Amino acid sequence: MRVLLISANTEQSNILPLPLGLNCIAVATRNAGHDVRFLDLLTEKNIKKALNLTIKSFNPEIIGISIRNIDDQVMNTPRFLLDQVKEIISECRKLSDVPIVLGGAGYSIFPESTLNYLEVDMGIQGESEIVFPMLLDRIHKGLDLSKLPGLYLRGLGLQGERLFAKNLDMLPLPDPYLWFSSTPDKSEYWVPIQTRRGCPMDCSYCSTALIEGHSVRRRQPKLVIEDIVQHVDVGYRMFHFVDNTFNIPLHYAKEICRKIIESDLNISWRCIFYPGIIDNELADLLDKAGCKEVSLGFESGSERILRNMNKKFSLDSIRRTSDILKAVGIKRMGFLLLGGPGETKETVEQSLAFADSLDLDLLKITIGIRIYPNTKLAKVAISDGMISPEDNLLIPKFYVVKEIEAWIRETVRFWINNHPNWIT
Ligand code: B12
Ligand code: SF4
Repeated sequence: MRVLLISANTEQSNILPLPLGLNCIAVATRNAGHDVRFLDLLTEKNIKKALNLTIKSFNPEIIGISIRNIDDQVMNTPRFLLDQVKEIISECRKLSDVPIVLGGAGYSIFPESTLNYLEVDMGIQGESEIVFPMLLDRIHKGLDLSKLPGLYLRGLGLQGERLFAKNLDMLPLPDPYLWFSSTPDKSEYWVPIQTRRGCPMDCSYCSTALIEGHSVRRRQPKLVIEDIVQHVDVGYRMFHFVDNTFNIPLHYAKEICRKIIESDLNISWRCIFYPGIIDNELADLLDKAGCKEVSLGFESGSERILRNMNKKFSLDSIRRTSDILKAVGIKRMGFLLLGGPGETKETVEQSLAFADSLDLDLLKITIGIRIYPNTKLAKVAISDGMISPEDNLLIPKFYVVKEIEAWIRETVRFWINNHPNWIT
């Protein structure tokens, strides 16, 4: 089949994220024998023109659309990003009447409500390298779509229990050539690399389990290196590990670093840590392997709030992680998430003072926590009367302790004025 795959993300804030998941789907679809066209709209100046040219010349038999962001998670100036996707879909419909299938991280959190909002007939929740080609096969042969794992049909719900690849090594690596049209200057892009999927940590507010599942599946380090080498060979030098917990388990993180060092790749990279888990050997290996920055999402400087968030690390262990990284010269970007359940003026002050004491290279402070479905935070928000149990939460709702919200904003403003490397 002729399959057009569109990345609908046009959000340029923070970073220009290359659509890694859609790239993986494109390779899996190509490997299944289909003719694939890949269209990343992120840096397209004229989206209508790009859609027009691609759809008219390629004449797809099916269109897959990747939805990364639903909103920007900012409470006081929220931007809802699905309306832009709606326009993209309406443009596709003007040009073609073939089936449209949705997928992606944002879609996977809200599989039913997104189909309804965008008036699209089907979507696949979660990783789709296996299921999307199965769907194409069924559509091509005119077969029944019921029982297809992870497939949602509008109005009919989930068709079959989701499928998680047990072994990530069986899934194809992304194709660096698919990035070429979005990355005219290869030296400017932090290419996303994924080593594992799933997170068992169950932080109270987090949507990752809905997207990737709870159980962790890891790629063997040899294949992670192959992925990086394929990019280095065509000119990329900067990488962003998109795993939420790069440092867990320590032995796996160390093995990846060792293999990068052995391959003598001369690359720079960033990664995301679960704070608290580190030793000197890992810090040393990170440094030697080219790691320049680690994100430390410790979120609070109050032990009580950390327990409320179901974080399994302590303030002491955050400090230890930060100090060990600092000692080898790796930049540390910290994160605070203020205003959640149980927050008081005292815990906010503790958090700001704690972050200050770490002497971070950058600190991002978020006020108000985006409520995602099926999370502990959503349950608390319902019992606190903040949201209705019927709310599907597609239109963003945030948890914040109302009584101290204005005070938090004012206090954070004061601290930021005195810290040039702190941002909201
Ligand atoms: C790493 C990451 C980042 C990094 C990006 C680094 C980089 N260079 O790419 C950083 C930290 C910079 C970042 C920034 C932001 N992020 Co972010 N990020 C992630 C994270 C953890 C992983 C994304 C990823 O690369 N996954 C790996 C790939 C392989 O998976 P995938 O794309 O989902 O693809 C698979 C499936 O979804 C599916 N699929 C994908 N496309 C399609 C298409 C079809 C047709 C089908 C069938 C299937 C399908 O199959 C794929 C392969 O299995 C996700 C959370 C998560 N666990 O997914 C959040 C996430 C995507 N981010 C989110 C947000 C909000 C943001 C920001 C807006 C935050 C902010 N205020 O700054 C910015 C936006 C950046 C931008 N310009 O778009 C939210 C989006 C939800 C929402 N509320 O909209 C998420 C889901 C986190 C969350 N809170 O739940 N992010
Ligand atoms: S460790 Fe990160 S990805 Fe895992 S549940 Fe907590 S916030 Fe989510």
